[in-house]
Amino acid sequence: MLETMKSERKRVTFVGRTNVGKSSLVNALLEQDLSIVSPIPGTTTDPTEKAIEILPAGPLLFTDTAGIDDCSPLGIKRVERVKKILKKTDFMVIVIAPPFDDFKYEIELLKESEKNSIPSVVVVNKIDTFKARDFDYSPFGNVDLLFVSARTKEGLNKLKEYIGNVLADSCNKGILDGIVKENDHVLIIIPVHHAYPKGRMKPLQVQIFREILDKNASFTVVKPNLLNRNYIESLNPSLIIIDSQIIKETKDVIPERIPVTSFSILLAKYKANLEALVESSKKIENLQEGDKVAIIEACTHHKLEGDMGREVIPELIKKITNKKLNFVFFSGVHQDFKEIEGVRFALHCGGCMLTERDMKSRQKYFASKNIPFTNYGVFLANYHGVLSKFTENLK
Ligand SMILES: Nc1nc2c(ncn2[C@@H]2O[C@H](COP(=O)(O)OP(=O)(O)O)[C@@H](O)[C@H]2O)c(=O)[nH]1
Ligand SMILES: [Mg+2]
Repeated sequence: MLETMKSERKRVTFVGRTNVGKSSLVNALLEQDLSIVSPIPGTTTDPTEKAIEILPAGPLLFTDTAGIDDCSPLGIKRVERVKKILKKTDFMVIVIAPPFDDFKYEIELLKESEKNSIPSVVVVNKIDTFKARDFDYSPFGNVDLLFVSARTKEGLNKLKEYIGNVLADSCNKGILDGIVKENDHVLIIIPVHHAYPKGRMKPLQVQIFREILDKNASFTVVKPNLLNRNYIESLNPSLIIIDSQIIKETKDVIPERIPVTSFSILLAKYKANLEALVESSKKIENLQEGDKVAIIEACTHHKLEGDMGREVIPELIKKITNKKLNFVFFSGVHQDFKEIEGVRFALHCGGCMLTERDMKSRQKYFASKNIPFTNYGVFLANYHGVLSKFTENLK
């Protein structure tokens, strides 16, 4: 389980002032020395991430951060970084410890988390040193308070339990929930690109195989060159899942009555607002001569022959619009989209490297800038005229 992809893990971020014991808490919860603990303010400069398993939530990532109050010239950058991290946080643990003055930084963090719909808890640390329950925590309103000591370990099990329960529901969501049920048979059609490492499958494919098995359903996997209509008819699958790159090849072979979708549309539904991606995809027709189009990929890779983002998609967009367009490329999981000015349309990769929160926050960001935002899978299905067919069974 510790090998679960990072993007599949929910992120728990520990924030708060310097020296309140964030690193000590993370260490104590992980029961190992991960972060440097020290009484000298500002020891934790870079956020450190650590994998942990807490039931019933499952695999999580704990992120330790620098003090939010750190305002040395270097510190300002760090605070910005904390805000950035919060964008990629599923649960925020605000740690406080005496001496207390006001709670202005903590309230600021709470507001930030509410803005991003991130659940949070306030953890009062170092209860071995003071009468913690006597203090007035009313500025935190109705946010839950937990009392712990990283030193004596008091309250740590309760904190773990709390985190596990809050994240349980969202963690156990599956890509195929409501789509594949017990005893279904799924036909999966995937091309095997010669450039893909021997002996491996894409993580998303493996995840889908596993989910089908978990649902007590079964599947058949074939390459497109082995397909014909009789074969599909005899298998009589309840669903067909194909790679977006072979929509054209398989279009005429798949019987009309059998539900079909693509890996990237399933992923889009899982991690983003699919309806909004579908709506945006139609706006490609509004593009004008010379408009700027953004192509965004979460992973960084060398340009391959027939590269989806660099070659295939731009070619198809030119074909649809019949316009000369300017393409700008963005890549990486950490992106601040500085050069987004003037962009009229944005296409994102499937985002298998991104968490649901990352993907949705990117979608929200583009919506706030009024830039139509869609993804490769939705775009390709739309291009081949199968978008409504590929999405109709996912509602
Ligand atoms: N007494 C006591 N000291 C603690 C506790 N947690 C942390 N400390 C101490 O507080 C100091 C700062 O801890 P650290 O984890 O580096 O704080 P951070 O800056 O928030 O990461 C260290 O000297 C820790 O040993 C606790 O629960 N009780
Ligand atoms: Mg620290």
